Amino acid sequence: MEWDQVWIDINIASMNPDLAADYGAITDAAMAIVADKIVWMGPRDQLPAFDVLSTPIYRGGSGWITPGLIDAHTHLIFAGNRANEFEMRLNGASYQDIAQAGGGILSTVKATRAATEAELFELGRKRLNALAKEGVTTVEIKSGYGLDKDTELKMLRVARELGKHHHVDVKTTFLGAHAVPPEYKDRANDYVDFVVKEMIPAILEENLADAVDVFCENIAFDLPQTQRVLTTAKARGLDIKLHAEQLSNMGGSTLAATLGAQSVDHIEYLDEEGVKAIAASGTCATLLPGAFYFLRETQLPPIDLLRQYQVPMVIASDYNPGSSPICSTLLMLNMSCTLFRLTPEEALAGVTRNAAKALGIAANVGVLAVGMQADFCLWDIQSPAELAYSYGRNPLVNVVKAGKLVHQ
Ligand code: DI6
Ligand code: FE
Repeated sequence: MEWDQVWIDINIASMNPDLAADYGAITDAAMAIVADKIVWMGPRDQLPAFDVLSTPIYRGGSGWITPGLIDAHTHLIFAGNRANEFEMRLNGASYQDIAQAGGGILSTVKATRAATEAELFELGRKRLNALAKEGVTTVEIKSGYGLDKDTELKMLRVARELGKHHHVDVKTTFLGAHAVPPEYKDRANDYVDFVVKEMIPAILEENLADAVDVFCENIAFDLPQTQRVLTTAKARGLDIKLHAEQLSNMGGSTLAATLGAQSVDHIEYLDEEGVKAIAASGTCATLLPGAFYFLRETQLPPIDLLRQYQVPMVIASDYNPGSSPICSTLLMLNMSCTLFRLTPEEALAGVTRNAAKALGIAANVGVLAVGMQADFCLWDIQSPAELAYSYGRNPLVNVVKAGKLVHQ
């Protein structure tokens, strides 16, 4: 056998549902890589003979290998922060006071408009590094803090550039319909018009987005407005997803399912009818425990119904300065178990196999199997449940991205 690298002294949580064991586990395993692909994996005692003198051999110290983590929902490009609002609220200010002081999402819009591409790149790079240090190898990044053509394009360009200059793969999502900008106050329909007729064509021209998202909510865009943006995106060949049912049940998830969305995200207020709709369309349910925690939400997403209808559950950080200022995918594993009562195996599937599905990249990444891209993490843990169980002692040892050792 001619291999580029062989891993031994490992256990593998493959997350491959075709393997019967929990986590698709293979204990006392071995794995062989050629170029960027896994070419052999299985029990070590079945490892075929290979040239031990010319092949680099990596020993995993009996740790666990998982697929590289995928954070399928972030807003990690923004300028400024909202610590002052956090502090104001804890000192008794209301949201209204804060809004009147120019706060909320529009304060981030102001800061992001004022930032240069280079400044946004540097801010984004640091945040991406923080995620990568916890084993993230693929991330989705949304625009949505520009709300004008130049700044939305600027954010997406920065996201694309980050993907080119970092080992973490970046999928980009245009979220121009995140909030109604001040220039269009009380004219949401006119803004949607602008998104559909001016922004989406400009984004397509530069190939800046892989998908389009909308914040469908009573404080943002209603159902007909959401439908306009998503159908336009779909017709132009872009993938679609939706911030839906975060604060109320608007029926956004059913609409998104009908249009073939990859995922509906947040969904605390999703009901059984909505769960049936997304199950029928193969749409993933993205759960965002960081926002649930930070907003001190009490309405739980319908986890039992999602299980009952076998909807793939995704876990993501939603990292953003307003509702989830928590730049950690590993902490989301813990929170999805403690707050949403997911099992550690469901949580891990949510940042691997199901996250890959939600980004349309499941043919390549998200599970470890022969023929898949060699994106994986080696962790100093004794069982895969430890990734969700404990937080703060980062157990990451190595990361291999597309066959290359990028972290040790
Ligand atoms: N839902 C959220 O929780 C964030 N965006 C969204 O659509 C909030 C974004 C922010 O407050 O900056
Ligand atoms: Fe979000």
